[in-house]
Amino acid sequence: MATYAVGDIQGCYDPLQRLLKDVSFDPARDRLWVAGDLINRGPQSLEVLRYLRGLGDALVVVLGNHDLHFLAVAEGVRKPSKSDTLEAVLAAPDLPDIVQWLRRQPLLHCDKVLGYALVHAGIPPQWSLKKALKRAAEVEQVLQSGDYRRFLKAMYGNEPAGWRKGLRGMKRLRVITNYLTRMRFCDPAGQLDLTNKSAPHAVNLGYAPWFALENRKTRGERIIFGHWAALEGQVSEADVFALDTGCVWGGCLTLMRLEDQARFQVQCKG
Ligand SMILES: [Mn+2]
Repeated sequence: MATYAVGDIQGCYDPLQRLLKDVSFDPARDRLWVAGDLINRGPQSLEVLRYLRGLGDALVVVLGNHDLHFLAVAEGVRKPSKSDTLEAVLAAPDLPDIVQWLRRQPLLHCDKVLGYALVHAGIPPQWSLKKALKRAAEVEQVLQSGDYRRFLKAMYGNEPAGWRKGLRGMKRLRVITNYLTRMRFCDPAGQLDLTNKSAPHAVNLGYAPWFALENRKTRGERIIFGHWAALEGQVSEADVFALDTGCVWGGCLTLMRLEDQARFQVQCKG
């Protein structure tokens, strides 16, 4: 038995299948962790969703910003953007089942036995893993509640830029969601710079990649994340694993075996 973690699939179904075949992935024996952004921008989002759903207990997923955006579009609270490629999923007869399934997925997963955490974007410096799990659970709870549509409508936006004590309601949930699903650069106090999507050397004054902050409370924890294709899978920290290698942009799809940190890649078409 092995556990494999894969970066942002974004509807790249064929590369995913090639990669799983390369490692002889067997859902009866192995586990697959997916670092969020299962869908969108790429060509085969529906196939990816149906395949992953079918893995049942062999699958661990955390939600990414594209997955949440899809839920907002599917619920009619947000119009698709021009670069979205969600038409086939939105027209699928099993759309209601797909939506119900996605709504039950977490924003942060932690496996104490394996000793890894999985998140789409990252964990802000001021939160321990325990605190981050508690905050993630607040969003997970609302996603499964009757307030679900109200949240999907309210989650968009870059403000407030960071956590502060006493944040309530949708602003609180928006900051949690932005940290876990959209963050790249952050300052030591946990203020986000969500406008900068470039590589870490192009950092704005006062900010750093979230994982590089000296005061980060999750130092020493092993964290797997996706979301940041400009990193090309490289980070400065030994315990942090960047798996988004820009498959949908003509890069690679990357799989890491958790037991020995071996990496496997397939090239994707540009
Ligand atoms: Mn993302």
